[in-house]
Amino acid sequence: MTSSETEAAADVASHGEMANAIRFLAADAVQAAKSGHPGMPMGAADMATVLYARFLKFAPSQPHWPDRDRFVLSAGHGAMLLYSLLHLTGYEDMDMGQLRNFRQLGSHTAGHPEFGAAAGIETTTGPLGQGLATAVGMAMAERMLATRFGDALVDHYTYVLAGDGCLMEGISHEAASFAGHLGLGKLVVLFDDNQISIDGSTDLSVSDDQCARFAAYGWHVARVDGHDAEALAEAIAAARDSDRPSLIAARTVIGYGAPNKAGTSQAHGAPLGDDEIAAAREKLNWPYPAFEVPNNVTSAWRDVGARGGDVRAAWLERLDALDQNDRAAFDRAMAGDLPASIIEAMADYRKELAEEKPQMATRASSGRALAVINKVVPETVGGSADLTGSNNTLTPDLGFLTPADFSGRYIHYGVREHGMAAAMNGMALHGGLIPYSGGFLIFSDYARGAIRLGALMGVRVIHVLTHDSIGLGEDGPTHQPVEHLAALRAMPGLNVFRPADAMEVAECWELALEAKDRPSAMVLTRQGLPAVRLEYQEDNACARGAYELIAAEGEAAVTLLATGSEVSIAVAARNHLQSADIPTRVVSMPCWELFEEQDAGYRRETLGPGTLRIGIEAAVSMGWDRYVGENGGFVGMSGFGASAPAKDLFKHFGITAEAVVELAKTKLAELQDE
Ligand SMILES: Cc1ncc(C[n+]2csc(CCOP(=O)(O)OP(=O)(O)O)c2C)c(N)n1
Repeated sequence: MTSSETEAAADVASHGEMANAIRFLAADAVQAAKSGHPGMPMGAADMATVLYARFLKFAPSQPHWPDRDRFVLSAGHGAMLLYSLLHLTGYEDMDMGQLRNFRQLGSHTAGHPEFGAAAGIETTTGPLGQGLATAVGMAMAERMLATRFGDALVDHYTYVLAGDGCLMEGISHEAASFAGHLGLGKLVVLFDDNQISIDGSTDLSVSDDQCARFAAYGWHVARVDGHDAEALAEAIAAARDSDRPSLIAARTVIGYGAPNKAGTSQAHGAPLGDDEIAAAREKLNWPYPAFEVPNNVTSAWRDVGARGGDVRAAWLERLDALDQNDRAAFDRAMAGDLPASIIEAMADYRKELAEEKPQMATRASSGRALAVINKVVPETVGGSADLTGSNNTLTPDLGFLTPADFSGRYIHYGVREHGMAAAMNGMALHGGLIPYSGGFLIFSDYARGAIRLGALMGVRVIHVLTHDSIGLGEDGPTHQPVEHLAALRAMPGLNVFRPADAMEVAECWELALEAKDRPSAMVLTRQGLPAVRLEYQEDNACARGAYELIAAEGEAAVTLLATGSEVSIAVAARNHLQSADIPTRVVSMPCWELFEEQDAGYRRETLGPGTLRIGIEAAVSMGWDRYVGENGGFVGMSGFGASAPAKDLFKHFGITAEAVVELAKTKLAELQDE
């Protein structure tokens, strides 16, 4: 070696220096914010460095490149690990100012990595385990799209960094079990096996042999020293070669480098303190001030960030070589646009319904709408949590996704509502697919964590939730939702649809598909319902969330507001009231969220100013107060249901046209007396 070569070599940053840059950016940012989690980034810095520097396919200047590898930080409290990596590898919107402003209002560096706040964050992962489960959906999407478009365009890995907490959470079981079943060989989980959580050592609460557990799911597993870069690299290389999903249990020391706090829960979730950080600087030989990274380390990290450029250029060449149709299909799928043919297909279907006026359960008419949609939208991916026949989510053309064949578009998720909802989030985040899947409305509670993250992230997933009230009958109160509509409506960012008949179902499906940046819940009946929308109309009546279904004859005295199965009850009640010379109108309210987006004038007119308003819904009244007003009434549930045939239950709980008529008359008399 010449002397100038020796000098240059000395200047090349070592693995240890690159990892230390992460460690100190994390420790200093947490210290500056006076809150956060330094321990995990310091412990996992070696793993992250090996992964990014030697394996990850990515291009910071092209963060949305479809064929990039996905890196999901499931242990999202260690956000500074990700922010440091994004900064060091050169993501534009993660400058040093962002790191200095960790956890401050308006910064890109929220307490947990929030999706959309900065490029390079693949998913929000604050609730432990959620990232792992979401990543399973991403890995599924990769295989499905590779099958559709070919390995030349879609061929990437999904990496996850998960901690003890992620693996303790129940959702990790659903997700890992399903990934094992499907044989998702390009899913690689790095387990930050530091044996510490908040309360102290993990042996306070868990004795699982995680490797044996994952091996039992059918995963490839390996144990390594999480601070040995070469061992980590070998393990990751072997994981990539495996045709099974991989768990690499990397034994690490939380807060690595902090002389007094490393290896203890004190390093987990609080600033280390100035003295401890100074001592760590000594120990790890990092003499640089806070938020300063020496040039050789910065340039080594920038080289890592630049590495993907050529790979992406080669990918672009392959993309450009596609024939026009394939190219258009790929671009459209990735942009999340619907094919133009959907408009005519749905219009034809709605015309058919207007002719036919079918009496059917909304779960069944949802199945019919899906048959139309799935035929013209190749991106839809259906499924059910073991309730396919009940949810009506399967349509003839889909084919089944199996471990051996990812061309199928119907997924048997098994009895895994939470894992299913998270996997759908992952598919939607990955891009190129529009996932929907079925379960019972009552079990939306089981999936709520993932439904909420979908709403927070603004992803297009559609939850088909059937058996939506006491109308499901004999299965009884354990299966009869009463508070679930209110609970779902309470969630910001989720459109909750409760259509009244086949026509409304068709319209609500159109709206759910068109809502590119929000999830939808399609709340559907088990029991048959009469048609209430009898004419074809070109525009989508449900698009405004609520609309006058039937006007009053004469000046309206009463407005009946209802959703889903109770709209036909409202119609019957209205006919009784009209015959008794009480002019009454009916308003169907299939989607409160869309109604709230209308202008004040429309809302006011629709609700019927000056009329007595009665809400009708076979659920608790929570939320209805704002529509029926102080003098209004409500016909619905006030407690749990019961086990009996549906017809008997509606009578028993007083959700009938007669009860509505009686309430209207009583209320009108009261108002006259006032
Ligand atoms: C579902 C959920 N429950 C609780 C928390 C709060 N929490 C954040 S980190 C943590 C401990 C996690 O321990 P581990 O995964 O071992 O992380 P480490 O201590 O290694 O940083 C807990 C309970 C959470 N973020 N998500």
